[in-house]
Amino acid sequence: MNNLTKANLPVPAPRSSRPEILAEEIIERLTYRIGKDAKVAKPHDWLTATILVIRDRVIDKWMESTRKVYETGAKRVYYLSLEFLIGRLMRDAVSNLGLMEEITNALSSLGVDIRVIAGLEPDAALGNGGLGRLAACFMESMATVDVPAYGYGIRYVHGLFRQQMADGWQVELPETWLAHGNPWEFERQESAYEIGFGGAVEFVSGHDDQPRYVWKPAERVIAAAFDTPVVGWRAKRVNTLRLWSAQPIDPILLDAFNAGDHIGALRESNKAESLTRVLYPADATPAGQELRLRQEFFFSSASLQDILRRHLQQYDDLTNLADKVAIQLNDTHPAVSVAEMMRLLVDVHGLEFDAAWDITRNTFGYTNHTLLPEALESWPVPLFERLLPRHMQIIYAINAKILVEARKARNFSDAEIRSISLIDENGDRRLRMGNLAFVGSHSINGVSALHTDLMKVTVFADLHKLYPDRINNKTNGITPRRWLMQCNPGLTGLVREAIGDAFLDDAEKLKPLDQFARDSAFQEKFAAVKRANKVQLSNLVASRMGIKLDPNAMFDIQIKRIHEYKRQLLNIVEAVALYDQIRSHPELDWQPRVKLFAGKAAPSYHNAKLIIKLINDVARVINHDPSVRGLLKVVFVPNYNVSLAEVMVPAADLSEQISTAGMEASGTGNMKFGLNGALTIGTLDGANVEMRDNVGEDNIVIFGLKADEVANLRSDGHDPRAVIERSRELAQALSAIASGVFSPDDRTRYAGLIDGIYAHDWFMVAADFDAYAAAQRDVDTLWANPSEWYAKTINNTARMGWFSSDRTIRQYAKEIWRAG
Ligand code: HBZ
Repeated sequence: MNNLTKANLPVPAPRSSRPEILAEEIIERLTYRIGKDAKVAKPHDWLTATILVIRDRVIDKWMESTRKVYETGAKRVYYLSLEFLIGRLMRDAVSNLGLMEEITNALSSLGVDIRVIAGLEPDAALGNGGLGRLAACFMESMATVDVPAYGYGIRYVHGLFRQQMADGWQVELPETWLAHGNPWEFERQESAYEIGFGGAVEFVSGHDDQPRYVWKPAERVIAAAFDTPVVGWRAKRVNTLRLWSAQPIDPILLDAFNAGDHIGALRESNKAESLTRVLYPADATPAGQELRLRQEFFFSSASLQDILRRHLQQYDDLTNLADKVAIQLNDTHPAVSVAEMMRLLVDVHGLEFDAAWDITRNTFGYTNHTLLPEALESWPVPLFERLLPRHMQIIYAINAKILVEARKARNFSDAEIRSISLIDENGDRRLRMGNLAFVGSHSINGVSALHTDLMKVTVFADLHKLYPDRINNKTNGITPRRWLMQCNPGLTGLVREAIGDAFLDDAEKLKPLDQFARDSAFQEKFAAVKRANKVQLSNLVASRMGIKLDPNAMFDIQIKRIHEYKRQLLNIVEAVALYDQIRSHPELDWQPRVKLFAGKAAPSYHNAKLIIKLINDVARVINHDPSVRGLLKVVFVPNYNVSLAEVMVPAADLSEQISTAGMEASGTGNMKFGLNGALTIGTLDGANVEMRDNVGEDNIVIFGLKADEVANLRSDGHDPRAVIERSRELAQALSAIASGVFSPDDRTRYAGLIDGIYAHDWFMVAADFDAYAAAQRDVDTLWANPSEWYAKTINNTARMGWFSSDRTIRQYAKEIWRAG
């Protein structure tokens, strides 16, 4: 063998995409990687072998992408997120590689149905809801628009809990996505970092006049990297999702074990591993546990150490960090990164504090996803100080700098100073992570135009006064690959037939479809695709729940986390009112409807869980009442996840986006439904506002109070009781629910829930009820006129292209990251 230097090492030839070769390779993987004879292989073995073959095709592109960034010195973007709600990866990868037909044929030549094995892939549910799903869409779009990017997060052993129904109540079961291994990922033992907790800070005199400190943590764990390649559309680029797993420094204390303490010998090891064992199932309710803060620091520190190592290896200089690196904080969960970056730059790499601060601020951007006060993260100062003593010192130093600037340069009042301080001094002292993320970033963005405007006058009003150029808007988006092409092949095919393929590469090129909105032949085909998707969902509901749905009825769908501000309660109260109406006016021309719900409630969120039970209780009564004559059905589909959304979204006629105005930062489900040809009924909240602007006000049904009206009503006094007394329909529906008509086994079950509406109606269920019910009757009228209905829904598909996450990512890249 001749001598191989690094420079002339052979590079493998790119892998073939011929079905015969693919089939051969699948058998090869089955035999040599899984150790199974094809004759006895189980469907799961076929899935793993197929993924391994697909993964090879991804690797070729992956290495090319990585090499290119080293060669060109391009800026790298790092997206730090405690959540990535990716769902299944196989169909995404195959479709983005353009190998769908080839893989399907290869498998079928082996007697394997791709749909069967694809359905076995577990959903990677490393997230709660919109925020995590946005991170997943962004990963795909960053690869698609050729931004060199890494996602950093946690490799939870247990993702979001599995939801089961027990007598209509939500029950949480552990989720085990890794049970059959994860063929997509690569473990990188060489990329491991030590992460410290607790201990003390020691003063060491520096060579210059700047005092130097070192942190001596009391505990340490190892963060080990697991990489998953993320393929962009047409495989232009492949980026990396790097998830950290916690491992003990000493897997076992042998001395203790040999001395007979078998459990004690593993205690430290268990403690380390428990750090990344479960995802916190909190959405909008802050998880106050110490473990959550440990998770946040763990993944922030590992990511920053990794970023600095990579940068130093290439440039051997940290002063150019902000030119070569952009770090985006997905909400405040990674906000401790601001302090950790300062510690690494100052204590470990010896930079001066002020220089380090400039670099930090120029490197970070922060995305805010909520205005809900209860969801704004803050940590008790004593807890933070005990776990991260050096970071606490650094935060005090940053705070002093900011407050002096505000007081001296800007003449801020005491009240303004109190509100921008990193420490909340009202009651127990708490560290405000939103303020830390804000002052440590050069860009702070909201996720819809309305949300960004509200940020400037609510949570960050005073910080905005101090730094008026920092807040900007980046309206959310969704990837049209997963949320149109993959989940709705019928519609994709129909659109291609009508307007050609340009929209596959640029979703805004869906526009020409507008010209078919009133074309009756096209309308018929559009309706047929929708019906086929409804049949598919009906089959799923029949097989999972034993409930039969009529695909000719209007499918009215609300799927999202269960939360009072999202107002599933308004929807179900309206269903009860409609039920009354159908029974008392059987002579009227009611339009048959199926109201479908799905979503998970945070396990500790009492009212959210009660709302799930109420939906199920109402469903049981309505679905079994013969006097309804099939005109109304209510179904709660259990265990909502990305894969279920991929079936429900394309099957929707009506999309419910009915949050209390001012409370939903953006919403992204709203965009998925619109793109797939559903009509939206919604409030002027979040991105619904921009959807109305894009699709036109005739193509969306808007109702209810606006954000400023909600705010005024709350501050000037809202009298829900008077409102309820004026609305017969509402009063009757509420009294039926409160008096136990739907809960004969426990007549007081819903008394408290309904009392809340009478007493304060914080979420404006009563205030918006009449407008909502009237809007629903307008929807019925439209439904009764199919040519009007389909004209509007075709317009929706045609005009939703702007909500592609490719557009969003291009804006981030240009205006925040200056990359790509
Ligand atoms: O982020 C959501 C917003 O509610 C939604 O309006 C927006 O479209 C979406 C993407 O920008 N926020 C979340 O999903 N938030 C969480 O899931 C969450 C998770 C853990 C927390 C707090 C919030 O501690």
